[in-house]
Amino acid sequence: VSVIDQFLDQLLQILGPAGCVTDPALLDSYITDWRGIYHGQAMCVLRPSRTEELAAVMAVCAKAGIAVVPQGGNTSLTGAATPDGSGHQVIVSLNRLKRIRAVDIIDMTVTVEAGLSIAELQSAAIAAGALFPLSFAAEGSATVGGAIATNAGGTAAVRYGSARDLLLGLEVVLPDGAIWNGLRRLHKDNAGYALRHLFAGSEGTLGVITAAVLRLFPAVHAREVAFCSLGSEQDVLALWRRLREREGGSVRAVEYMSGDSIAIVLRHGGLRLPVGVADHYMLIELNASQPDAPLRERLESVLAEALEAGEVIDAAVAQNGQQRDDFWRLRESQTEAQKQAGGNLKHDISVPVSNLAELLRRCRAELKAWFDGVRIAPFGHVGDGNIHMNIIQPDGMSDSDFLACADDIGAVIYDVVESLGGSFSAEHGIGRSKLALFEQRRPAAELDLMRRIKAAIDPGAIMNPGKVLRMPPT
Ligand code: 2HG
Ligand code: ZN
Repeated sequence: VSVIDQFLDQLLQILGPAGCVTDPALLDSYITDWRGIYHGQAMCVLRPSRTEELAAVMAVCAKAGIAVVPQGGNTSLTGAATPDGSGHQVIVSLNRLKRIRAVDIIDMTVTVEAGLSIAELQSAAIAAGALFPLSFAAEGSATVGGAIATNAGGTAAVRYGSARDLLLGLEVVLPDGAIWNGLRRLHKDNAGYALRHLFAGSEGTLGVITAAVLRLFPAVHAREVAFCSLGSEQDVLALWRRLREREGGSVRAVEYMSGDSIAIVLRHGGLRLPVGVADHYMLIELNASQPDAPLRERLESVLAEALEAGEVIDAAVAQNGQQRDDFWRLRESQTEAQKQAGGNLKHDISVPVSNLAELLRRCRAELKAWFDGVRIAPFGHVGDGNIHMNIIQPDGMSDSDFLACADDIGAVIYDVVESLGGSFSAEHGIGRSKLALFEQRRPAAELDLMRRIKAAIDPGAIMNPGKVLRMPPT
């Protein structure tokens, strides 16, 4: 028997046949990323159903020096969960580790395993009479472990924060197979380094998250959604300011869509626009835990003021649940519609909110000057200063001509971002696609500190190698 066969045999003994997948036909969906950009290979997919099983498996991998690629719902937009092409890596899928270990409505916490989807967790919270607020278009597939490991943001981050802000406790299997149990249900826990925050956003490069304690919030009993058209970038900022001043605590989402991004959704999605065609749109959601909160009147009154002030051209308030969903679909189908619209280059950027209008304006002006014809289709999270400055292949341009411009387009956008004090990665992480950018755009001291942390926790460099940080060869 070969060394590889021996290795696989050991894994099989720990996990059983259902937990150790080697059939190439079954590997397919795990080795390609959601966007279809990265195609890897894997020796096998390991599917532990208990933390202890994963710990035993990690110890075997560590001993054999085999690299491990953790994977949740495989919805990464940066290739963070896809193995390389060597065929020497193993994927650890958390899709069988998905129990809800505890829901505590007095603590307002839920203790949950990594493989549960975000949508399943939202439903469990509702069933318990509470809210789990993390929310984004991929929530049906994306998992708790993946959302924490990438510090996912989404559309409610403006009110409730990103995954990191919801994280109280963590259980992690470390690269040597040890288990760190930090599943404390504490809202305050200030003993030493905040290790949980080291793993949040580590994208599987330091260990495998197996369970977490997350915060719950009071259930939402009233919701109102409006869809507006606006005439300028400056109006986007002005409307957000007005909303925040008037409705601060009840704004659950404030989302931007450009004229081009809506045009693409309308072309691909079979949806209707509730306002007239414009260059800029915003979706606003207010919510409250009191069922009789007069949200509708309040929303209408802010919008009336905004209309009066000329910040809004036209506004529609959803009259029922169906319309609310329809308005949201215009926003949540953006990614899917852009995927169908041809080659698309994603730039997940952020700036201080006060620079948002300038960001939108300058990116458009500079891209137009350099790359005539590309479709500039930004959308994103106004309240977080986070825009998805996505550039879509023009009709009639060849794939290769378009992709040849990718780095130049990126450089234009990232230079604008940098000059406005922003970040080249607001919420999608680094994964594989932003390794070089990370090295170019962050201070050497910052990268060096991260490499030292990585080397200390994963000295054998077996955790998701080639993601987040390029390490010197060991
Ligand atoms: C969103 O805000 C996601 O919908 C995806 O972050 C963004 O597709 C994108 O670029
Ligand atoms: Zn987003």
